[in-house]
Amino acid sequence: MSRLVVVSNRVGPVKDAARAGGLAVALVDALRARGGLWYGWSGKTDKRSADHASIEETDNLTLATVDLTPREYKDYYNGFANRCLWPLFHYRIDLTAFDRSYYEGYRRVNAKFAHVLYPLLRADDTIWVHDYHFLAFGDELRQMGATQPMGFFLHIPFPAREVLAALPHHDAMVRGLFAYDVLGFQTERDCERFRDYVVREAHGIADGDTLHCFGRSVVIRAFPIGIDTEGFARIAAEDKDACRQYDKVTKALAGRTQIVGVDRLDYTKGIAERFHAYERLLQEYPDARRQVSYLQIAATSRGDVLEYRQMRDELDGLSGHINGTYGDVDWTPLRYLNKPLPRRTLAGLYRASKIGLVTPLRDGMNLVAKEYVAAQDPEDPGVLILSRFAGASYQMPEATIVNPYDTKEVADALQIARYMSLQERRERFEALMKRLKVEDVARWRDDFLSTLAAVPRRRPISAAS
Ligand code: ADQ
Repeated sequence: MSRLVVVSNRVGPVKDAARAGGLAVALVDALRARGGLWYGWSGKTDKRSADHASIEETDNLTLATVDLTPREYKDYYNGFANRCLWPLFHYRIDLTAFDRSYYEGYRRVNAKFAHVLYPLLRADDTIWVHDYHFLAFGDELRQMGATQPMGFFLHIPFPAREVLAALPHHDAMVRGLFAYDVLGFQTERDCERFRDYVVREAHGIADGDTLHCFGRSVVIRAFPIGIDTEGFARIAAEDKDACRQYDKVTKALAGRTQIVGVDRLDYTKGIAERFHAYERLLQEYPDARRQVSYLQIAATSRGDVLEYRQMRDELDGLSGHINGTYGDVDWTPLRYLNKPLPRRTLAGLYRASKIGLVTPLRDGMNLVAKEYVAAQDPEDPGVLILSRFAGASYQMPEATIVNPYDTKEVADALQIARYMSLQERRERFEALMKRLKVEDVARWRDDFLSTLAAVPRRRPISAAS
């Protein structure tokens, strides 16, 4: 089997992959099995521009990382990736910074990453590139002469044609993607949107799942990412920390129904809309007061981007308002924490929560929805309320699917979930779990890599000309 090279903005963790979760474990397992190389940003900045990678060998896999200069960090990472592509691909044109210097910085960093990786490559490597930080990376590597099979997986949604067209360099971006052999998306919907752009905007030709455009061909397919379903279910049921957390929370709830939300603090996750929906539940269904307790865990992310700081202020205000209006000396309606929690703790919290509230405004997949279901007690499972705009909703139709913008609909769904019969909860849970066990993270990884392995090899440029 050829060596696997994974390229992603951040590498690892490797030694402690289990603590980071399913995706890290799935990649580390594949890398170890194939004596692999994991390549990306070190997470550090240095004023001197790096022209080579720092290499670290750990059992049967190699980590190669590159520092960014403060300017590269500003333009490529905070700028184009997080203030332009992230909001735009999540349909937030209003928050998108169309700054040309960000785009130029992004191209420069993609080229730099390609130049540093190229000498480390072997002729028979298989290269798997991840996410929106590296849309232009494959093109840069091909321009240097790389002929290895190269696939790309987009973890976030691919936007509708008209939305993408708002990006000044949309045509160059899509042309660059044709340097890859396989393009993987989270859902069929994302594939359709990509196909629509290529056919109607770039006048390419679709032939089954192969697209021909710009004199090149690429296979596009949906590979919905999963979790380590059985492993997570086991943690929730048996792990010491998870069980301790479950017992502690259940005792403190004293018979109240816990609603749980777990997110990165991000405007795409719909947390403010969720707070409004919860307030509406308390307003319109007085019997819910004192009987429910909503726990929202929102780990701060991208704190140096203005929009994220503003959102944090807004959520602080909203949670204070809800607790001030509805709370009592012995009841806090909303507990809102700005910190990441260990996976084992999360597993226990999910299991202790009779309602999982996962209502992003847009999300590539959303793994919290899957983790919530996997953590439930099969004898007495909770109810998942899931946004129709999460990629996960296509694989999880037995969840209660809602429109996250419609606070009345979400409030009603919460009220219905409170009273859902055990039989209905079990039926929904069993159908969801059955699919989650089959469509897990190992299957996602293996499907992607076998699709890439089946694509015919490119001939070296010299042989083709
Ligand atoms: P994210 O936007 O980060 O990822 P998501 O899939 O919801 O989103 O979560 C990824 C992981 O982070 C989950 O395992 C979750 O448990 C963990 N997590 C979230 N909040 C946490 C917290 N407060 N404390 C601890 N852990 C927390 C991107 C895309 C998603 C896509 C994933 C994977 O935006 O749509 O599902 O990649 O492809």
